[in-house]
Amino acid sequence: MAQKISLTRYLVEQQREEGHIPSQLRLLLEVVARACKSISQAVNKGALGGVLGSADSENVQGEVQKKLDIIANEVLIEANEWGGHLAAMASEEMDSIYLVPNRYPQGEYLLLFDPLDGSSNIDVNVSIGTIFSVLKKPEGSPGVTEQDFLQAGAQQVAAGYCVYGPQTTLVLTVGDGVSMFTLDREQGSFVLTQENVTIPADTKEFAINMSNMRHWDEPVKRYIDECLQGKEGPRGKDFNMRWIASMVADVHRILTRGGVFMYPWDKREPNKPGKLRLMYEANPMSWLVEQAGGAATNGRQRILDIVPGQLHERVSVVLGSKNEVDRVTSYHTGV
Ligand code: AHM
Ligand code: MG
Repeated sequence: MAQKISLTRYLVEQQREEGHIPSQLRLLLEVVARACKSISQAVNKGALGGVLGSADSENVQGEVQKKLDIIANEVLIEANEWGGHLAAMASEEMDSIYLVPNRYPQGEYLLLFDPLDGSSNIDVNVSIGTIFSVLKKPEGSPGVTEQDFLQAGAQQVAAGYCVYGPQTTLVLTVGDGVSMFTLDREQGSFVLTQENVTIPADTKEFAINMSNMRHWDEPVKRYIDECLQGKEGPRGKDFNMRWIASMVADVHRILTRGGVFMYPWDKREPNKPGKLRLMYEANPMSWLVEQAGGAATNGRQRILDIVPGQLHERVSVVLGSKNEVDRVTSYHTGV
């Protein structure tokens, strides 16, 4: 039987042979993976662990927090603050950045995360996940400020997510393609189960919250309308629709078998660029998708090129199979 490759060995080899990651980044990713294992345990226990339901608090975006949102946030902070690899962290669930306390050594990386994405699915036992992104602290500044985090997604040095579904799977890029690791619960370790993940350029599957259709912009309406016309319409083929309402699970499906995912701007909140968060959700997912041969735009521009103006900035998202993303983008830009 072929030898199993653990995440630890994969990362050591990435450092040693490929030269893709410095040792500090390798150790940081190990810690993130360890935190994901802990979150996976809590998610698994569900009602038995008393972790379901809301927490009577709101996050900075005014959303009611679930108990597991808070638990996952604490697990990630506690696991990462003492290792010496990080300068600071930022989370969808915290108002402002979290500085590594003075009692611990300071590292050169910045970690951003959505601790538990798809929270509306927690109580109904549908897949949810943790999304993370790693940036390097700009050189020269002694302390860390929010400004240090405001880098375009193209500056990420690592990105990934862990999906808590029928299996717990960690999906990672350090800029050398996308690899998937499945949690082996008996061994307690992540095992490499797929390398060189590739998204087919064409697809017959789209993911969008159709209940918002009447609020969309014309180009998005046109794209979906053409898909819905199926074989008889301009696309000349039938499309299937999937919407899990967990970005992690929807993106995981797209990395596994292709498709296009959209969370577009809509008219209900004209001044908000979109629902999803640029730095915790769109950037890491966009880099993974691009590393797998797909594309990601906000309808007009490559997501990874957007320089954030604020930590909790939102963005419109179109990502997945390249030819579909190009089509949606051309409907917006007219080119
Ligand atoms: P969350 O970070 O509060 O969980 O919100 C993000 C989630 C995404 O995972 C998902 O794509 C989207 O919100 C679902 O939105 P909707 O409830 O409109 O279907
Ligand atoms: Mg989220």
